[in-house]
Amino acid sequence: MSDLVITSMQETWLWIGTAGMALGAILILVLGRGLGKHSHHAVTSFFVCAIAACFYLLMAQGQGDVIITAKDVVLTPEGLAVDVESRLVYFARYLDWVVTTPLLLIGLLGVGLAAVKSAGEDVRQRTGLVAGVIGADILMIVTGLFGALSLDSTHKYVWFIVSCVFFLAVLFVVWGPIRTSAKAQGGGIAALYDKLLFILTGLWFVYPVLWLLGTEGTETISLNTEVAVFAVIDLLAKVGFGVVLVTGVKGLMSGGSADAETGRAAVTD
Ligand code: RET
Repeated sequence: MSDLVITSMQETWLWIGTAGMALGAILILVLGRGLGKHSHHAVTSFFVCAIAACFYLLMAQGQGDVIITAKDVVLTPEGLAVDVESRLVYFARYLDWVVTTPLLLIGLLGVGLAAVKSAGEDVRQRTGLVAGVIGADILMIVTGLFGALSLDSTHKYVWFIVSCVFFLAVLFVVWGPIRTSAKAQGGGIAALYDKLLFILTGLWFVYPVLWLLGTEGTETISLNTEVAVFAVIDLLAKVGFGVVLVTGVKGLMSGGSADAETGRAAVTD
């Protein structure tokens, strides 16, 4: 029952999330100056943090949650009784993720996909990869929300499994064809792509585990702990990832290895 109210500890973590995301957005703007034709990396990373700051503000003000309730009439030795089950769900997380995770993937794909079309490559193949990874990602989040809104445990775990299947599809694309494309661009870009890919994969795996341990899943950890851990992981997955991306691209530009991207482009630009 205690998990039905937003505690002051949750509120504190939600305000930390709001401030952290807002500061992260500003930091990325500052770090992103001088990126030139690579400024799209700062744009995606800025909006990831700015959007998250708005959703954290929504949750911190108590507007981003809903209490779901299911009533069942059960027969007991004393007669008919009403069995009521309720849970507090921060639905705003899923609205945040459904927008920000595609933007994070666009940031990663912006490094992995070559700036210039290679000989014989059809641009529609690339569009197919981008659409595929974003489509799977959106379904991962939406089906995760369906699971979070399910009180019946069969429904809940069916949605959890469906969401995991789409998660694996996302990982398949970023570890498969996109990584191959990054490798083909050589040293600096391949290394930056791998660094971002390892960070993204490591952090993204925490989400389904936390969901399973938290109030949406097995209720092994309290809502207080869940809100705190989500705030820290969200900050790392958004601000941390954005900073590594923007500074990494800048490093490649000044080190000259970004020429694999810009240099090849420079020939044709
Ligand atoms: C859910 C539901 C349970 C199954 C899976 C999930 C995956 C969520 C992920 C979320 C990533 C969010 C990020 C936010 C940025 O701050 C929806 C928890 C697989 C991977 C990166």
